[in-house]
Amino acid sequence: MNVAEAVGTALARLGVDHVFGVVGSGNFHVTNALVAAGARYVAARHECGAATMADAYARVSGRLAAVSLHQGCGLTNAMTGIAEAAKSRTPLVVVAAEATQVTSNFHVDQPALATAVGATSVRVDSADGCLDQVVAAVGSAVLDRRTVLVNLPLDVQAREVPPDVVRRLGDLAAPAPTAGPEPAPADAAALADLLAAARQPVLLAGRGARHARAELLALADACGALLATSAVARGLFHGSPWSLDVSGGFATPLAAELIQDADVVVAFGSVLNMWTTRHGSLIGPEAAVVQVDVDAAALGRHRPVRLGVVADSAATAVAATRLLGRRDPPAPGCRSPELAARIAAEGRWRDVPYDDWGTGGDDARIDPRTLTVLLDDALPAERVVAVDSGNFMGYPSMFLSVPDAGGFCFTQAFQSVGLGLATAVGAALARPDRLPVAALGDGGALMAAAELDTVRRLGLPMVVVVYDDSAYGAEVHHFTAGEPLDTVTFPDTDIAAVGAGYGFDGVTVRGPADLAGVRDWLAGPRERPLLVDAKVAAPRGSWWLEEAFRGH
Ligand SMILES: Cc1ncc(C[n+]2csc(CCOP(=O)(O)OP(=O)(O)O)c2C)c(N)n1
Repeated sequence: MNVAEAVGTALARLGVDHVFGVVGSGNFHVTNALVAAGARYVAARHECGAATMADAYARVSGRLAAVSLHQGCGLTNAMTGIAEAAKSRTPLVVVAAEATQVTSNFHVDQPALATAVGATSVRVDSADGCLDQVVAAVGSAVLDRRTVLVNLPLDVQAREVPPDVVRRLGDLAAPAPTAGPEPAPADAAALADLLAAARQPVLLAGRGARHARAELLALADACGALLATSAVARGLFHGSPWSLDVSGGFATPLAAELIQDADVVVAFGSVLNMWTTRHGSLIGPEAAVVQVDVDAAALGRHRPVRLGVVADSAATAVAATRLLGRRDPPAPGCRSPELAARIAAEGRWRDVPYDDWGTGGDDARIDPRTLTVLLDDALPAERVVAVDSGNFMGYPSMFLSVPDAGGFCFTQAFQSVGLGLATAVGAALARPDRLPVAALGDGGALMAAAELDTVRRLGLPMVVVVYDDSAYGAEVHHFTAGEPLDTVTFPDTDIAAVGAGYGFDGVTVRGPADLAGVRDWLAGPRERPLLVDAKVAAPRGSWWLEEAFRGH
């Protein structure tokens, strides 16, 4: 057995059950070893797609995933997806062959590439030590929630491993993530005191609290709180009558009003960045802000906090709930029948009235909100939604309901256009029981179109919806001062025909009646994926985009 085979076998034994990649000479053997040891290999058509599929698969399944890359150019192609994963603290192993000789055409400084985007890097440099190095890399990925690049130099890959390394392969097991730290008793008491006295408490959950739904619902019940999430944790409180959905640029007018009026805001696993707080404006000037995070460095990163708790969100919620349960009288909170009625009537974007932008004639265009409401009605509730970046992104993010936090995958930490389709592939593989929905702009769709082949080849029953304004709409609406827009506008592309070329069924939507084509496809047998080329009206930028531009 050589090093490449030992590393591939070890990764599978350490818990990698899916590996995504593009295979070339340098990563051929390690990938085959992963497969031989039981991992499923998913061939992407571009390395950036592979990295993002792995990232999304890991996020939605909660399992460890790997990316397999050719030396040099395979890695550079994957860098945008790796940056997204690293910024999101996705536990991910990126296995890349490495040409260490500077005279090789494939040589680049691979460790520097990794660290430049916030990933960590290790090099497997010997046959004797290869196993320990891989075990350490996987440990860092799982236990420290890091994206780890494992460099496999070509000459080292070919070396024979000693018999004791082969023997030890059989003993490997996946590392079990440790339970997060308990809160200090004084911190739990201070949190309970604040919540007990609160007139209108809001519990705001971010990525770091996606595991804590039940505990946070119980805490909210104990203190009469309202619930909200950051965009990445969307769906976490689905079904609660006290859920305000997303806080931030995507917030409904009612959610914004109620969060702004809160006197206590407790952020669980959320850093309260400019997106989640609308540049701070959603937090009232008098509000007491509490932040709960396993990472001490996250506390106060974006705004000062009254109380910072270094602890696991679920453990903190349990501790505070227990203390609140002993209070007499119980915490009052804000849960009146009138408020419940308002949330039921105004709590969703689709309940907020709007003037329909739809147009008729030869170049008829559908309002993106109307389109999305009709899709929301037509698509089965059991869905997993992935959204690309662009002006359009608020429509699917907010008008499509999702069944839980696992029903929404938001790869936007790097704000890159072009990751949405691959995100949907990874999410679809993680949740084969749900209908995968990829919501893309025409720019993001055409940037990543090669992965339409992957969707079709894998037989995924995916609905790809393209909000097609024949433009980089986000840029069009950014530059409104009369500058030339030729650099950001395009002639119309028949994206349904592009999809057909890849083996999709296609529907072009110009008005509400065209949704019949989507309903027909949903009725079955769904043998091919569906591409919906929705020619959308975009006379002005979306509501959340104006807010976003303030951050540039
Ligand atoms: C990789 C990358 N390139 C460029 C940008 C800048 N950018 C942000 S939004 C956008 C336009 C996206 O167009 P489209 O996908 O059609 O969505 P729309 O804005 O039209 O709704 C661009 C080019 C980016 N964020 N990421």
